[in-house]
Amino acid sequence: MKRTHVLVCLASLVWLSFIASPQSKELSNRDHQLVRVYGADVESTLLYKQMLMMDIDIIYSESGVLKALVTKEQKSWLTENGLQVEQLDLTELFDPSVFGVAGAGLYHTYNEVELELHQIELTHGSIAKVFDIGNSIEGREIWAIKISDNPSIEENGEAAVLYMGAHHAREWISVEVPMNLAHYLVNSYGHDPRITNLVDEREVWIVPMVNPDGVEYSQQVYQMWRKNKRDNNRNGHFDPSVDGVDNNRNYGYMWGYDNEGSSPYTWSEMYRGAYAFSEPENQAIRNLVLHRDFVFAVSYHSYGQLMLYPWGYIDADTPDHKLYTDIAAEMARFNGYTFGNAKDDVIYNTNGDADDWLYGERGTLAYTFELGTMFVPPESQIEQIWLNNREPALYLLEIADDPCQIYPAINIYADKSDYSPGDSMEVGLNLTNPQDEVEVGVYVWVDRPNQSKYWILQEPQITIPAGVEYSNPIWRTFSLPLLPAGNYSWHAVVVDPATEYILSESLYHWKLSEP
Ligand code: 0X9
Ligand code: CA
Ligand code: ZN
Repeated sequence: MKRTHVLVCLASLVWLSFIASPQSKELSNRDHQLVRVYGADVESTLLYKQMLMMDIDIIYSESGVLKALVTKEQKSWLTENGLQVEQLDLTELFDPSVFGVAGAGLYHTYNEVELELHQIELTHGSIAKVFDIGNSIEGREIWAIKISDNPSIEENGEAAVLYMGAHHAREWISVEVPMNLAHYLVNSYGHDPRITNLVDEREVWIVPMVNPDGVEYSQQVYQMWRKNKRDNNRNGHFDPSVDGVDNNRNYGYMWGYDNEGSSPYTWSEMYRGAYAFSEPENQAIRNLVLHRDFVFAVSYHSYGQLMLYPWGYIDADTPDHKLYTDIAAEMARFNGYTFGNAKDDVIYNTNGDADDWLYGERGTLAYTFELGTMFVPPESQIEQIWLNNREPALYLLEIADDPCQIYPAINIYADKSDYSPGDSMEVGLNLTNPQDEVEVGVYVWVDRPNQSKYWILQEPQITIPAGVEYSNPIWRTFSLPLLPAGNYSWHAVVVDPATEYILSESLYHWKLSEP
């Protein structure tokens, strides 16, 4: 999955004048063709950059083959530059049978989202409440549903998780997973003890359609539309060749960092908007997010079968990279998706996207899921895509009270907290490992006031079998070394052997009295 746009050259301005011709109002899928592009150098930096400069909508790139949405003019340009261009059918990306159909078939229209969320609230009022979190450019309410016990109250003890769909208009499947999640949670409540517990103990926020105007436009007029409906040139009518802001480039963390991860040009598919948070859809999410502490967020997109995470704006890992990656690996057990960030080359760079802002501004562990293998898969695939992604969504809810619980946990404790010289001490150390067999470092020491650590155990590399719980103390009795009176503590940590990243830490304070 790969799609990028940077528009900087004059050549593109030339052919833009055609798209902007009077007929462009009627721009429809017929004007773009899906092609596969081959050629020895197709991924060479120069050619690739030139394609971006031509505003060629590259939607996929892997080992010397590109898939792109192109106009006739762009297609000839590719051929003229010595590339082989194979015509593909647009139905590889969009199931045509639901396009232009009233109700969009099994896909949700904006009205259906609105209606269903309110029905859920009506039938499950004790655990579901609908919120209007703001209005789109065209004035549609952006709906959120909160699912939790006591949904009218913010229960601070309950970890909050956010699920969002349809930042991008044409990615219809991205609405279906969050809608299914909402239905699944309320319908399982009171029947499935696991879900009952999750709903009671967490605050689940679902915004199934962040960009309702765009989705409506994609469902009725222009199926491959991506952006929102901003009238960029303020001429009073919407023109898809120059209007619209990419809602996934308008967030305020490192917004507009460079012109590759987003575009300053209004006509680009990745136009970032006039300023950070210029778009009401992004303002609505900002307002929701700034008033809560989301532990996790998932922004659903399509397509590519990927799970992505920050940073997007540069090729670098976040300080939480290990945690991000290990949680993604757990989720991949359920959906089989590839995971990583821009540095891993799993995805191109993006600036102003939801993940970077959620993480950079709020510390939320934010993932982007690229669902399925098409923007609008055949209706028959909706159920399976939901089922593949149900467990990953629930897994995040499950660990949201403490994401580090995925790691082996260490706990150290003693029989008393007050000792006299010559006493012996009963010390317990227990280790639990909820996951697969893992290699860790285990260190235990005593912290002494104004002195160096008093080492008890230094094991840089031990293997803990899967699911193990060492509940019996590793030492039962320990004779106090000769120490001056004062305050001490046991300190135990489990670390990742490669990075020394602390996976779990435990402290036990105790005191040694004067003789
Ligand atoms: O480009 C995007 O906004 C997303 N892909 S899509 O094809 N659905 O448009 C990817 C966003 C990636 N985010 C990060 N790299 N953080
Ligand atoms: Ca306009
Ligand atoms: Zn998208």
